[in-house]
Amino acid sequence: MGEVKTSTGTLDRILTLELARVTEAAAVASYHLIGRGDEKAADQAAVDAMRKALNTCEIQGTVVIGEGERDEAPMLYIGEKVGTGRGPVVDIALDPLEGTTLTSKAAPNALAVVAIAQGGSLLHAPDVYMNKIAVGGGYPPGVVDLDADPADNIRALAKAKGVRPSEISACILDRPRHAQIIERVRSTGASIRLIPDGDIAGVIHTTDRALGIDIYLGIGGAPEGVLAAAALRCIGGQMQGRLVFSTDDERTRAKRIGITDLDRKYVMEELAQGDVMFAATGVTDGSMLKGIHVDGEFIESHTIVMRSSTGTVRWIQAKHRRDHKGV
Ligand code: VTB
Repeated sequence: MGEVKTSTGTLDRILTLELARVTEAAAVASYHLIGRGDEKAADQAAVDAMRKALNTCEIQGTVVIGEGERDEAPMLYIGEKVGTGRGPVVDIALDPLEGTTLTSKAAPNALAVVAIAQGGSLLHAPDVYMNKIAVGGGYPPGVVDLDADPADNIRALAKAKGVRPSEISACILDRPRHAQIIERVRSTGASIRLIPDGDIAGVIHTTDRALGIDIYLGIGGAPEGVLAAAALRCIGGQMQGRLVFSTDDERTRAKRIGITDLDRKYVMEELAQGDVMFAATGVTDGSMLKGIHVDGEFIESHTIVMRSSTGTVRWIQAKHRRDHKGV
């Protein structure tokens, strides 16, 4: 460590394991708040632990996707410097608890998530909505398009997959704003998995054939969009996103952080450029990862870590001693 980049221009691969520690710490810290009906406390526990773990990493990190702007988030705010101050200069996108409501209700698919990339490589997305579309790997470039009719996208995807549209399965956040998309997708005969929260997992689901999700569609958080794009850059797939603004204040905030074309359609490689690493640890049991479980004197965690430069995806099952403070 210590050097800014390796000779191949990629981030030091040791960092992938460091990242696993970071999400493990956040997930383990929120374990005792699963099912307690207190979203804020669960989030705070995850934030504190993630920040502490990040500050032990040999990086010169800047949070670009975080808990909010400095005046609204005391910790892991956008612009906060994290890490030891030695090592590579990196952008960090994080969501210490993706699915605070899921956690408070002990519902499936809550995750602790982080992504890093070389400084200046992640879209500095404001905390607004993003319209997203994503498919897994193995399809021709541009097989679906954010601006096409959702029914046409389903038909195009079915054709590329060599199946009938009724054999395609879409994942969409269960929100009233998606009534029209849902209607258009159903008009093709495709099935829809409606999820209550957690669209980072929803996007990643498209990359795993075993989960039976072919396409993710709809409007979710922009920060989650950048994190999902980072994961897809590593694991393979296609994604497009466009920021969605509902107030002038949101537009002003976007301009302040350097976004000039508010209507721009971003492709995955623009949301997360260059060499990217992504890690997520399950908090509650989910389709992608098991959640945190206590087994006697151990706390067990399940983590996925990925690296774009090699495309390697690792699942790390860890046992943490309950009497050991910190992960
Ligand atoms: C999604 C989802 C998140 O926010 O991004 C969603 O992935 C979008 O916002 O888990 P709304 O809830 O306002 O629709 C979450 O549900 C929470 O961050």
